[in-house]
Amino acid sequence: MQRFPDGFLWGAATSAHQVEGGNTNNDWWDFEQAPGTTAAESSGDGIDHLHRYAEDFELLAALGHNTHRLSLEWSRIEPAPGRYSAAAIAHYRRVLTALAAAGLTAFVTLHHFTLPRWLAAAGGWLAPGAADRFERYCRHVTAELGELMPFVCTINEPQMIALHGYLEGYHPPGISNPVLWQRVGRVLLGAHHTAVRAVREAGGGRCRTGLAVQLPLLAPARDDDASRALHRLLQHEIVDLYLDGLAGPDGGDWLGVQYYRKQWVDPALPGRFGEPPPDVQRTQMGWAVHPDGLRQILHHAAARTDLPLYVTENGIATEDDTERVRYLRTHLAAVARALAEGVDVRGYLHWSAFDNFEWAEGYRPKFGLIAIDHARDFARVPKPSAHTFARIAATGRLDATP
Ligand code: GCO
Repeated sequence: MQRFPDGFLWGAATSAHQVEGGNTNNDWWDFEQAPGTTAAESSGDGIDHLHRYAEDFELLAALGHNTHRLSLEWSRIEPAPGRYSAAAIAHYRRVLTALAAAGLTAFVTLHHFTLPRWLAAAGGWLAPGAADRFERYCRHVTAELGELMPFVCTINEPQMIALHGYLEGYHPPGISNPVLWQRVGRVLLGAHHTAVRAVREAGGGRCRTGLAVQLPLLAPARDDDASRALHRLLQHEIVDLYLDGLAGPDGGDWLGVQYYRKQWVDPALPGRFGEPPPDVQRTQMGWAVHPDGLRQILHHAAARTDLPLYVTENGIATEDDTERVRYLRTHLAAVARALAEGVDVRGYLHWSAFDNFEWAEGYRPKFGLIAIDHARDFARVPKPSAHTFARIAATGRLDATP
């Protein structure tokens, strides 16, 4: 087994709304409280990362991480249109300073699913001028915090915002409309380009910007015309539109690849995606485990963009941590193979550092390397998988682990 290259980035990812707690001024909070939505429960206190960030970063560093991905909460920074909170900026300056002090390289996402309540009320990403609002927020954050943000991710998973929010109605704003689905994806891609320019200008060359896209391995459920046609449509709308949209100077400096699973496209089903075949392993989310998909998707991303790649999310929801250890090892082996085959992959950030708030599914799915004991004052309890990850990160070798 080949060694991962020196300088490879090792870490894990979170997002603000999933861990901070008390994010009451965004669209997700409202969605969680509203009757009749898909949300299982409220995000509530999160895992109280808002107050425990410094000890969290020290723990991650002690567990071998050299990098950490987190997001800033737009609704804290801009609680009302054009009104920026100095206290929120000061908070995130302390957060990012603590991150650097722990020896971790920061990957900072500017928009990870949550919108300020005022922007959602105005129409969210389809509000007139939404991309301009986002640009001003990006510019402000970068001017204030740029020296602490070596890697800036503009938007997390624009395709999933569009798919879950505007076609499946499974995330806010809970819409199911194929026209709006396709429109909002293009708005988000445009917002990424605008944000790249804003961060470059305000950051003065200190921040390397990128987009994080979720790239499922899609396959037609059957070998017939209807399945192939729907597969082509979804492959374009979920994957290729975004990869091809990164050509040109405003595409960014790197691409974040997020991979979880293989999905079978089935035109006979209202939900468009079929159940995995019976012999395929499934996670707590019902997702099909398919490690070689990560290798394939890294090749696909490399073939369609010229950008260096970072795996910015990859992980499994399971109560059985031995499954997580296996998932980690098999998916890292897929990354190692892609590297050996010449793909320029520069880091791997596992989803997630901690068990956390999994959006509409609430706290039930366990994605973390570290458990949270909510009954014991949010105590952090590293799982065996956290130690497996630590050994791989420390040695750069998969075979160094028992
Ligand atoms: C996403 C988000 C994460 C999720 C993770 C597991 O991919 O939906 O980036 O916030 O929690 O992917 O679903």
